[in-house]
Amino acid sequence: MKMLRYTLVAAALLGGQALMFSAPAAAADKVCKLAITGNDSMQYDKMSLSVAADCTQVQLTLTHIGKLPKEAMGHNWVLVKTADLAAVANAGMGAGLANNYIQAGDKRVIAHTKVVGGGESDTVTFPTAGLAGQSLSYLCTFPGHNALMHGTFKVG
Ligand SMILES: [Cu+2]
Repeated sequence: MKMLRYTLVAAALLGGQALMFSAPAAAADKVCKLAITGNDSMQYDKMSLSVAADCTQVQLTLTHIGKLPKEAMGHNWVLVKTADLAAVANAGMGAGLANNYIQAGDKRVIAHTKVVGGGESDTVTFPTAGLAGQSLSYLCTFPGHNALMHGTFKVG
């Protein structure tokens, strides 16, 4: 009986320790929210976006504040390395609306929303790991839009 009691006490102590170790990791996870809009004039409302260096996740919401349907004036938000912007836009053009104008399996795409039309919005959440210090850009890959719809993205 005494043995069992010691075992329970040891288990309780170990459990307590495990909790103490896991708590700081959970507290260190910081989700930072960003918002951007697109309109019927083929424009984002922001030319640059950034989050602080201690953000571990970014939660970005794209809202289409226009009235036109996505078939005519759809917008998405696609994050890439700046050097990949033109190539991702070209590859996405042929992918079609059903694929959100993103080429299937395109590894150059770091994160993206779906294509939204007037009155719609979409949110994407992605980790910032490895993004700090990189030259990043976002764009809309709807055919012909990236010339006007692009901006710079910075972590830190
Ligand atoms: Cu667009």
